[in-house]
Amino acid sequence: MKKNLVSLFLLGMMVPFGAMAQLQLKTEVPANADNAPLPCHPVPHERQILWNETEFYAFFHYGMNTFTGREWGYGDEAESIYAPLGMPDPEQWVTSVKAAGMKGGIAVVKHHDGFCLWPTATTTHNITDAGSEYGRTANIPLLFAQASKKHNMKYGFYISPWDRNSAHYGKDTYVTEVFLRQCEELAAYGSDQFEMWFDGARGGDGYYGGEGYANGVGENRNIDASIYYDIPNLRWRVHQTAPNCVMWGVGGEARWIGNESGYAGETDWAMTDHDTEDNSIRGQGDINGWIWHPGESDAKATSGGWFWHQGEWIHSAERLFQMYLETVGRNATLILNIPPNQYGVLPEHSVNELAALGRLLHSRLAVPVYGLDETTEATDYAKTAVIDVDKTRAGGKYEKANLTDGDNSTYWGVDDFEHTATITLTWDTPQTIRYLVMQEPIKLGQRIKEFKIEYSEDGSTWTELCPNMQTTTVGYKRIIPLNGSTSSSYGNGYNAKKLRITIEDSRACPLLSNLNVY
Ligand code: FUL
Repeated sequence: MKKNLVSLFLLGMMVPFGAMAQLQLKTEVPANADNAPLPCHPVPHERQILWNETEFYAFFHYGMNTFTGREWGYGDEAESIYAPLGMPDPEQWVTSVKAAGMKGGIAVVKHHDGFCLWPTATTTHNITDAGSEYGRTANIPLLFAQASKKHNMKYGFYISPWDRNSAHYGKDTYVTEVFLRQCEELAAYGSDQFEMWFDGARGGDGYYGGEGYANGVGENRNIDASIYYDIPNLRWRVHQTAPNCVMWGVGGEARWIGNESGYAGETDWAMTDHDTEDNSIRGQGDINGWIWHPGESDAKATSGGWFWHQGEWIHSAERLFQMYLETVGRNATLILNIPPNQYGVLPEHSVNELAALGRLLHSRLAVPVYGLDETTEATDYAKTAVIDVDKTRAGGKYEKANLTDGDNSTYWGVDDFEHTATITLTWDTPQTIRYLVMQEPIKLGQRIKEFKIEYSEDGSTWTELCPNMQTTTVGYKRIIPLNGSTSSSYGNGYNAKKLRITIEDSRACPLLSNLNVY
């Protein structure tokens, strides 16, 4: 009897515990009525997704060097040397690059020489004592932010962490009293900034306020860039004001692509382990990387330097188009430098070539370009094709229609544990096609790692396209010139009755948010 009572008591205890455990389970594992796929980590921060969507934007190197002819000012230049010959016109910069299909820009407002293009409270080495009235009046970050907002363009600033003018450089006071405060001043020029740009900046030879300076030779001040700039606090402080501002380079939220010539690896993962010194990792990312660290390619649109120099010329629109294919088309972003001249404007030949680039992007890849309408826009043949997929994820939300609905938040996908899939596009009559564009919904991580493209002219015989290219990663965006060449990419195209994309391997079930064929 006693035994029975004990058993009854234990049973009574177990029931509520059992019920509790079940309740707990229910709250811990949220219902997944939509059968949404799990993210494949690492995944981007929301601000990195917004940044990636900017895709193609300008770099404007302008400042003291524009007037000395140098690329790296020493820091000993008198403020009066900065003497624009006309009123600097950032609105002209912004509208010119908008006509090239760009979605924003970054203005250099302090280069390594330390001269600030705004009336900063942190140093007297700024425009207040510039050598012309235009120079004293034009607050570049203010005008640039205003112009960008007016023309619906994204904007941000380049501020060199290395400062060859500041006597504080190399000491703690530089970081706390100069650099962080300058970044905060700049953040205050617009809470909607999309990127702040910091180069490698390890220090070196410089004027440093005249300490140890004799006969034009200064001191060497080197720092450990990985700890000196107090990046964790810098990031936090800038994000208080500008929450969507990605901190590039030493800021750790986007990585250098490893060259300044305008190309990324054909294989390009948006992940790395950390900021690496290895250029092949910079160019291709790392499939096993555990930090979301997407690539940005900084390239010069002109021959020669980053700053304006007499006689340097912008490359042809075709060459710039190639850079676009090799960066934006390979899961990186492209920040293309066009330097304003001593009048504070982009030279006319640059403006003309940028407009020609805009026309190429619009007519070949349907890039939206201000001022150009659908009459000159490339036709997206994915929209007129009958699309067949061999698999569709259960749940009713991952249908093939999401591939062509123009909405990047919807996607097609396959079931968990499936790593392959085939998408076939068929046209009533053959179409002349040249480019394939694919996008993954990166908020769920970068997944696809191998694919193959084939076409058929008669609908039954298949030929593989661009077998010479690494058809590996997709990521935020992949643009494949179907003839396998980025340099002579337009060509005659392929007369296709069918186009077949076979995803051959993926880190997790493959998903695609967008598909275009031009
Ligand atoms: C580099 C700088 O040293 C160059 O002068 C230029 O500004 C380039 C974009 O970044 O690190």
